[in-house]
Parts: sequence; C-alpha cells; structure tokens
Amino acid sequence: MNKIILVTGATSGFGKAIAEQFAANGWDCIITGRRAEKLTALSEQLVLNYGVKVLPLVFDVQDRHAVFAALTSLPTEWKQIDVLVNNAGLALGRDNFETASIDDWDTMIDTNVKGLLYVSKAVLPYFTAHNKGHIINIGSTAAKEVYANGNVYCATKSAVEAISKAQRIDLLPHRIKVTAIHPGAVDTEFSLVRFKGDAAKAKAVYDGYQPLVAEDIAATVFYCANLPEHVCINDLVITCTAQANSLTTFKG
Ligand code: NDP
Ligand code: 8X3
Repeated sequence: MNKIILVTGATSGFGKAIAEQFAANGWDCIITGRRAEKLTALSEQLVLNYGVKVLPLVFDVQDRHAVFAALTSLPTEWKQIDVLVNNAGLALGRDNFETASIDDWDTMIDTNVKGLLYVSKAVLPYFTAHNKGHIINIGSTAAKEVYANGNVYCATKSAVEAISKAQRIDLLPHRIKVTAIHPGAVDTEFSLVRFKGDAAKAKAVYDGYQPLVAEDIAATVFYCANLPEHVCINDLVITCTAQANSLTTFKG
C-alpha cells in the first residue's frame, strides 16, 4: 500500500510542489485548497504522470465546519494518513501597525493560525488510532525575527512555531512527529497575494538576488518525512544563500 500525504494549500507554490514531489515518489495525495479548478488540474496531472491515487478536497481552512465536514469522514482507503503538511497560509499587506487593515489581520490569523489548528485537530484521530503520524507545519523566518511592517504576519508565524512546540509535547505519547519548517524568501504566488495583485511590487521582493523556489521547500519536506522512525527534525530554517535571516538579504 502506498503511503499517504495530506497537504493543504496545494493549488500553488509550496503545496503544489510538495504534492508533485511526493506523488513522484509513489505517495498517494490528499490535496486541498479553495480554487477547485486548480485542484482538479493538479489531481489529473498527478494521476497521469505518476499513477498514484489523489483525493482533491475543496474547502476554506478558515471555515471550521467545512474543515471538519471534509476531513472527519474520509473514505476508508484514505484514513491511514502518514504525513499532514499544514501549508495553507498567506500574508496580506506590508503595512505599519498604525495603518494596517484589521480585516487583513483577521484573515491572516484565521488562516495561518486557526486554520492550522482546525486541520490538525480534524486529522489527529487518524494518527492516534495507530499511534503514528507526522505533522509538518510551514512557519517562516518571520517567526524568528519580526521585521518592519510585518507585525501580524510575523505574529501568526510565531504562533505556528509555538503551536508546533506544543503539539510535539502533547502528542509525544502517541509517537507523533512534529516538524516546523521556516523558509525565507521563496518565489511563489505569496508576494502577489500579499500585495493584492500588484505584480511590480511582488516582483521587486525577489529583485537583485536568487530566492528559493517551491521545489526547494518540497525537497526539504520530503527529506523530513522520510527519515527513520526514531528520527524527528523539530525545527528547521531554510533560506537562499543570499539571505541570512528575515532582516538581512544581500542584493549584489
Ligand atoms: P502561495 O500563495 O503560492 O500558496 C498559498 C496556498 O495556500 C494556496 O494553495 C492557497 O490556495 C492556500 N490558501 C490560502 N488561504 C487559504 C484558505 N483560507 N483556505 C485554504 N487554502 C488557502 O504561497 P506559498 O506557497 O509561498 O505559501 C505557502 C505557505 O508558506 C504559507 O503558509 C506561507 O505563509 C508560507 N511561507 C511562504 C514563504 C514565501 O516566501 N513564499 C516563506 C515562508 C513561509 P487557494 O487560494 O486555492 O485557497
Ligand atoms: C514569507 C517570508 O520574509 O516575506 O514568510 O516573511 S517573509
């Protein structure tokens, strides 16, 4: 039987690359996101290219009832999930605390923090039933150093780091691994979303240096998920070579 990964936010960026990486290595994939047409296209591509099974589930991680409706009654053949990747997330705006939008704050908190909690809670019974499982939470270098005008986005990623530590402690009796991966700048749709469709502003984020690409993160997730049973990477920071941390990038 193939191993099973569930990855949230698989319609673009890291999530899509993670699904491709695992499918290419024979894992069956549960992929989620809000954009149904992108999920369907990815699902068809993974089945065609790799011959694995794929279950696309469309829901908004902010919607607690939708999360539980989608995930608590999985078909029997999908219940033995090996790895959950809590990846769905976003930044909205890069604004001073004084001028930032409270609606943006709500969306980031509801998605990056509450969404991650809902999905984790809904999937957990599949892990505890077998005393085995692996939760991989996507944090950020923004969890490690707060930067100017990053306020609530940085706070949500600090929360992801704290929740990962808490899960690691509380789920220890079930031998569930918990890994937090904290990437620096990666060229995906992230900045386009953050700057609300302003392509010039989004592109400028990656000007003057070579950022990471989604496949770098997928390879890292795959590495963490395929270590021996007794080995767990707890916390991992990954940046491009031009970046030291969330405050310092060398643009040469
Ligand atoms: P993308 O914008 O390319 O992908 C984000 C994914 O999250 C999409 O598939 C999107 O799907 C999904 N998503 C967003 N909101 C929701 C929601 N409410 N419900 C369900 N799915 C949602 O960005 P990245 O791949 O770069 O980002 C992935 C994660 O990595 C995020 O948590 C981000 O904070 C984090 N990160 C990104 C970095 C970067 O520089 N790119 C660096 C460090 C961390 P859809 O819109 O279809 O719902
Ligand atoms: C995404 C990286 O530097 O925009 O988490 O916060 S950064």
